Amino acid sequence: MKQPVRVAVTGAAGQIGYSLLFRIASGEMLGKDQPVILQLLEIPVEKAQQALQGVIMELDDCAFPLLVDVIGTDDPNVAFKDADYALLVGARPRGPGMERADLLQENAKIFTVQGKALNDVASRDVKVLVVGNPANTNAYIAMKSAPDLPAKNFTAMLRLDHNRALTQVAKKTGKPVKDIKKLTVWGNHSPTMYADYRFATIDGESVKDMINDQEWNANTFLPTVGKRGAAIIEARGLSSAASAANAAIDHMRDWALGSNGEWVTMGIPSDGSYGIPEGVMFGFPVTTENGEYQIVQGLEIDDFSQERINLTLNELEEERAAIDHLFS
Ligand code: NAX
Repeated sequence: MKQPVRVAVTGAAGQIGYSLLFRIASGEMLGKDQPVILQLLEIPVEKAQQALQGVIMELDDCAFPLLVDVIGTDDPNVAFKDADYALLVGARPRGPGMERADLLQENAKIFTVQGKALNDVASRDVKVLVVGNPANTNAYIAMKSAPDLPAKNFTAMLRLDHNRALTQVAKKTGKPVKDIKKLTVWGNHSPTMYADYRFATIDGESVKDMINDQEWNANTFLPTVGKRGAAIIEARGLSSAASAANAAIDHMRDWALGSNGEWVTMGIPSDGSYGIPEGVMFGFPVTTENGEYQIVQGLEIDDFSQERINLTLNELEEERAAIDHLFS
């Protein structure tokens, strides 16, 4: 049996946490042969801590063979101690009347503290996924607050957007999701994201040629994927939770275990590829192998795509400008 690995999850008593923890503990994220220790963080508020204890009781009651131990805490230095994986799900939601700028600043506080704690106590190889919104900028803040860890260890979740795009393409073409290869989503996890099926294939055939409908791309596909989160809130009265947890599992599983040559989308600190300034936490097409990701290179960016990429990049740069004073 392998040695257990430590998986930290923040916001563990929230909606996404409730869909996520049981799947991590059952081996769906890191493999059915990988024992795990869960280190769960919640805010120091009695109600949240009580709810966390309830979730831990349920984890106990599943008697998962791979679950070696569960720690519940309100201290990031405990939650991230020696963590091999960290899923940062907890974030400050937008309250009534709260401006976007206030939301950024409130979350900046959280992700500065958590980045510092990761820097101080986590494994030097920790793989960090930020889910809590605004996910890209929160991931950027955590990365900048952890100067002793490699920047490449910090990522943001674009996988839900990627999965949403896959299903829209599957519905349009009438083909199974599993047969769609080489799709990606560029940019920010926000309605400005650019879901791109220009390179996608189904059984070796070009999806762009199969669909052959730029009007559908611009006026149906992109708005449907971009505004999917809002549509789910409208329908369910609550934001996406099970699908978000599923995407987090997909993201971490592929990063840890490899994507077998398939393209997946990850929000990662740019290395300057495709003209995205270095350090910007941007959704890119990547392949993964041996615990590392590589940006897919050499893709042609046409005028329409460049316009969309600029739009989502500008939004990220604006977010970065609003919090960069923290690091100057
Ligand atoms: P919930 O409000 O149900 O749960 C969040 C939990 O985080 C709460 O229990 C809260 O007490 C806790 N929390 C807040 N601040 C914390 C801190 N500093 N340390 C530890 N715990 C903290 O939200 P949920 O539906 O679970 O969503 C969590 C986050 O995911 C939100 O920011 C949401 O916007 C974001 N999402 C991101 C997605 C993505 O694709 N990147 C998609 C789904 C989701 O919207």
